[in-house]
Amino acid sequence: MSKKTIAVFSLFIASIFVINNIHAQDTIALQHGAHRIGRREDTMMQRWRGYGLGQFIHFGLYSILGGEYNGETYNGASEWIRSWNKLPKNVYDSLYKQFNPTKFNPDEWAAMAKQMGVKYVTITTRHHDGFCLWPSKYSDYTIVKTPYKKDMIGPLVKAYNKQGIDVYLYYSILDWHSKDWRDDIKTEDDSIAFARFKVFVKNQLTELLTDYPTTKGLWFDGTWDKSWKKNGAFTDSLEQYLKQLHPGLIIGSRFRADDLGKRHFDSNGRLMGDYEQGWERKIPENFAATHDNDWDCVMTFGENGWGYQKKWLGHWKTTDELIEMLTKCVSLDGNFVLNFGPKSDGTFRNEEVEAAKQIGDWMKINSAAIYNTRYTGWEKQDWGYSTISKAGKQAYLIIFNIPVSGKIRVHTKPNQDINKASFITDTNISLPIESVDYGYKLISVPQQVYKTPFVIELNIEQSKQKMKGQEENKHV
Ligand code: JFZ
Repeated sequence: MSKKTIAVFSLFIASIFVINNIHAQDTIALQHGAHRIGRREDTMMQRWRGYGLGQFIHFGLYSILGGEYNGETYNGASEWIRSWNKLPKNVYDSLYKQFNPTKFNPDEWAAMAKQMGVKYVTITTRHHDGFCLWPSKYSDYTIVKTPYKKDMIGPLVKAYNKQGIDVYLYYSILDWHSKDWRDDIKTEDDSIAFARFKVFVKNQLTELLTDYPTTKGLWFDGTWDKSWKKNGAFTDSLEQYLKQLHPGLIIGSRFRADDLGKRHFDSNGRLMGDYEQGWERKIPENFAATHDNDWDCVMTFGENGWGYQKKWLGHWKTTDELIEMLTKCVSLDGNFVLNFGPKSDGTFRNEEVEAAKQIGDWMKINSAAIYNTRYTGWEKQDWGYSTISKAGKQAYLIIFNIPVSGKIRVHTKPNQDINKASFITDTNISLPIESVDYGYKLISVPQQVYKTPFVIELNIEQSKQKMKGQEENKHV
């Protein structure tokens, strides 16, 4: 070998050493960490990404109490009332004898969701109390034992699917009813019991996916206890089993833990699951906070609780507030999922019906700004939130704040020109556009009082040339 060859060869070996070393320093060897880096790009996940708006439904035995017992109001979340020391456990555990949602009309539920503009629904098939809304053959604590007797999940799936709405099944791992469930595994007996519990969970999940084959995904909850976190290998194999059983199945990051018990993000900081499932009653402040992952935000109308609550405690969000949350989520590449807690007779409270109607009325006009749109890559601007169509030709300004001047100052990316601006309600009429220094555009709207958030549609042209002064603009 010539000296030169030896030198090049040594350099090559050295560089491999350096690369491996960096790699070894940065990553912890995991068998049950994330199995994918970056987003899932198959058709089902693209469909999920385009939903924009979803509905969550919490329905179960807790709906009977509505957060109250003996004339007193429980201060916690109404679906957690069983853990309230003022409510005897046997009272809660006998509630199934009264469960009878005779007015449950799946077609009405689905029609309400359709009118609201919902593209997917997640329903609690089984919350922490362990009570099943479907006739599971693996449990003695199901809807068939109640005066209602019939399955609710099957008819619900059918009705929603008929309206073109995808169904996801919420399933709690935490189970107050099962004798085999543990919050930790400390003894041999615990592991024997929990081993039985794991078989039970696998059986029930298999049953759900088999009995309701159009299910698009599973929404797991109650996975935070040590018992589950110590079972990284099992949960990993269970997830792979479920995905094989049901191709395309979507499971968020709240399902499993890695080898070291880390949840959502593994010990190397990589997302475990098809989307980030941790945005609960909160929304990321900016795009950086989403780490470029798929995500959705689940939100309640009120401040505490997901199940039906007789007395509303705290602030009830207005439709405009909810629309603002929806558009903020979509503008940051997430979906917004609004929770409903029906009453025990199977009907929705009036406030929820009314809000669903108002959101639907807004969506009817403005949904082009919501469905199948994505993050514009623009910074947050004073007037509100922006989204852009998949092909990047239409951008949408969802306006919440109007300057008294009536001139909306828009800052696009340097290579984007605005050809035309118009209200989404009338794209035949163009709104005046002026270019100003540093690449801003001023779009003029009539100076009047606007009572609801509205959308301006922009035709975007990708240009190669930067506008004068734009490259100097480093901040807004
Ligand atoms: C869980 C449940 O305990 C609750 O009853 C409801 O079903 C909700 C949707 O999910 O509650 C949580 C779970 C996670 C967080 C907060 C509440 N979290 O990560 O902030």
